Amino acid sequence: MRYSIGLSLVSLVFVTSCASWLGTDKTSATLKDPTVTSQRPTTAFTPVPSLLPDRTPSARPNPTLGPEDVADVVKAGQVSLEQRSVDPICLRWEDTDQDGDREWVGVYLRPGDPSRLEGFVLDGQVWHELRAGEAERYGFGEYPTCELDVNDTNVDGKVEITIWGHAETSIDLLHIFAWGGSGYDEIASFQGDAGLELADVNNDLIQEIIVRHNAGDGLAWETIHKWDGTNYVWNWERYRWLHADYPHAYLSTDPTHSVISFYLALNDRDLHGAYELLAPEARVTQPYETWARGFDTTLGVEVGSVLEVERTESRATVTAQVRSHDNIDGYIMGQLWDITWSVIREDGVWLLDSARQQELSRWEAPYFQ
Ligand SMILES: [Ca+2]
Ligand SMILES: [Ca+2]
Ligand SMILES: [Ca+2]
Repeated sequence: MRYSIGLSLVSLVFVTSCASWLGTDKTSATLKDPTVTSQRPTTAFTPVPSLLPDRTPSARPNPTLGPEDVADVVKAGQVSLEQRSVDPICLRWEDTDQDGDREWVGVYLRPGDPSRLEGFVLDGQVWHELRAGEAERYGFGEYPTCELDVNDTNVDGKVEITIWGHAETSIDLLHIFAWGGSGYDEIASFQGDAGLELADVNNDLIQEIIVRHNAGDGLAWETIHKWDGTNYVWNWERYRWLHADYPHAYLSTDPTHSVISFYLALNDRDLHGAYELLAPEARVTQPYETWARGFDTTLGVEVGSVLEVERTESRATVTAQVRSHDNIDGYIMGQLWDITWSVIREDGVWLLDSARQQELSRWEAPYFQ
């Protein structure tokens, strides 16, 4: 049974090792978040009638201002914009520095070849530029778009200004600014050639930033960046399908592709598809029904850090990190594993033969999505 654990690596060890653990204090020090160290290195009114809609509705009306006051504020803001020859694509009136008074915050397209999306905050008569770093090729983006948010994105008690943009055909850009005491500091910027997303990946009710890269062959490689209290830091990476359309073609012409495909199939609950990626000897030793029962409690599986460490004509070794979530008696349990797969080549395709695994961490998740 040299591969019995590896072939159903998520569940078999999990069930046996969790059974006793679940009877112990769940608040013990063994509960920890799976931080991965990677080897590789994020008054509601419309002053201008032609403004495009914001991503989110404007904030609540300011009760301290009457209509005449608002009109004065709008007029003063428009004068300032005209003086600077800035024609905003959209404007919001928000308290971006948390001093109790609202500022104008907006984005506009600076003409040029190519044109560049830029942002600003107009605080009374004080003009604050919001710009990307000089080294950033696309700045905030090349196209006139209004995807501007003002909220506490990282749940640290401070308001951020988030500006989304686009470049070329599929590049998404995200820039995040926060008031630094004397100006607005860029606290993070991200670029993904296959998309960007804010989502709560680790189920802690705080959104992470997911940067999607086109990994070729229908695969997306995603890096996930988590706020650590000071910065957005690399937390996890994983492979996903680049497109959501089914059925997916499992890749097996390369050892790493076979390993990635195996876990993508498990995550899709295509157990038959995953089983077909096992080498014939492995399938003989573990009939499908026996093998599949090992995943009865599995809710989701992610694979990242996939690396081919050696290869001969007929055999290769692939290392990876796997993150799994299982439902154990109503508790959502997460686990992080180091996995080493032996992959063999048969009839021109690479199939998973045996695996060694080491559990790196385990935690209880409040929920799973
Ligand atoms: Ca303010
Ligand atoms: Ca914040
Ligand atoms: Ca989160």
